[in-house]
Amino acid sequence: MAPVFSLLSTFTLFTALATSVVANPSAGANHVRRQDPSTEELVPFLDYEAIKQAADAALTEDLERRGLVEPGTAAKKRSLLPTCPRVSVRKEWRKLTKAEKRAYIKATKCLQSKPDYGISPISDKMYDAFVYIHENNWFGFHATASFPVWHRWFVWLREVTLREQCGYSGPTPYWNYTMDYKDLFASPFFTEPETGFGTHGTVPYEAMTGATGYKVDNGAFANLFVNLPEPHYLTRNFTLWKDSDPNQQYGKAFGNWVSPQQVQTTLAAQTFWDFEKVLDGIGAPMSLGVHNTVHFNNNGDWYGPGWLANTKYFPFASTAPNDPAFFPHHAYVDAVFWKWQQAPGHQYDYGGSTNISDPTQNDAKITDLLPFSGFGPDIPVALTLRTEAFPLCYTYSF
Ligand SMILES: [Cu+2]
Repeated sequence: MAPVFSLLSTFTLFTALATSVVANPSAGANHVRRQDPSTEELVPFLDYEAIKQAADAALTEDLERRGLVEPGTAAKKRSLLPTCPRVSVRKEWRKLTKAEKRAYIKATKCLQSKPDYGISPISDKMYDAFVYIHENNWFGFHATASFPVWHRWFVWLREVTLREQCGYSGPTPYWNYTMDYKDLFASPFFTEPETGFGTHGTVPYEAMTGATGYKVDNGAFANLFVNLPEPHYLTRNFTLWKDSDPNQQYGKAFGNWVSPQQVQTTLAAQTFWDFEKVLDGIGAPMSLGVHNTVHFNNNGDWYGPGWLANTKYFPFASTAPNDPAFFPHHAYVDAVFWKWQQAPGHQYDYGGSTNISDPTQNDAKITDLLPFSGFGPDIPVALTLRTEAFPLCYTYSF
């Protein structure tokens, strides 16, 4: 069987399993929290109370927009909240100075030596906590309405953690891969000496039964050791799509799905749900779109559950955040979401399906709670919709 067909069948299998998982949600509960939830440790650098109050204010703003409470009610609640100490500006990776890139890389590695305050039952490292909260309830916030908003909060949690635990004070980087769409793997994001994220390396590496790739043995994260779903070296596989493509377009096969034109198509969506569907490849051939294509092209850990397709961990584990490149990638996905929100009427638009196996289900609400497995409180969607407000306090420069 040609590799392209085995990849296609992975997608088909994945979709089928997604359907069965939704039918039996408890099947996903393969992790047990290390602690009694009633005595959960709090993450000390997050102000749980202020976040809950900000959530209440955001929900009140929604009621006010719909004329269901007195004008000024939300402003009164907002006035009791902390304000943003500053609104930080996220920048494209190439615009960071060499010193900022070095500091970002150092802080990222530093997370491997910091405690996770009981979040993950698997390890006590903050680095791994991000992988754990991403794989826990994976089906709840991928290819559903929750996708852009859950990942927005997730990238922000990482930003705060880099700052508070590891002293990173520079800009949060995003990787604008539309600049590299003609040949993603030639991007300086990967290849830049010393501060590039590295290529897929030269050493074939079978990390766990059935999941093969190449150990990342160059760049800033050479020989990075990660722990979920079991300990292994960080793995990528840039050649998988090349082998799958009859034209052998190494690094180029799916470029048009992450081109500036594809971003324009995504931004042209009229409603939030249409935006999410195009962004996340819902209904597109092989689920390609501005988000998924980058995961698929890079493969290995980056590929998430797809990489684990032939192992016992499929489909419940998504190891994608093992790869430090996950975060600049998702910061760019969030930047596209942010841009879409700037158009008239879009800022607070939200809706669509919460069910990965039924995109026609129209049940997503601004009051839906996003699950973060104890990494701060679970928050309503409403709190994520404006990045310049407390507690997110960031914006983008392009
Ligand atoms: Cu994800």
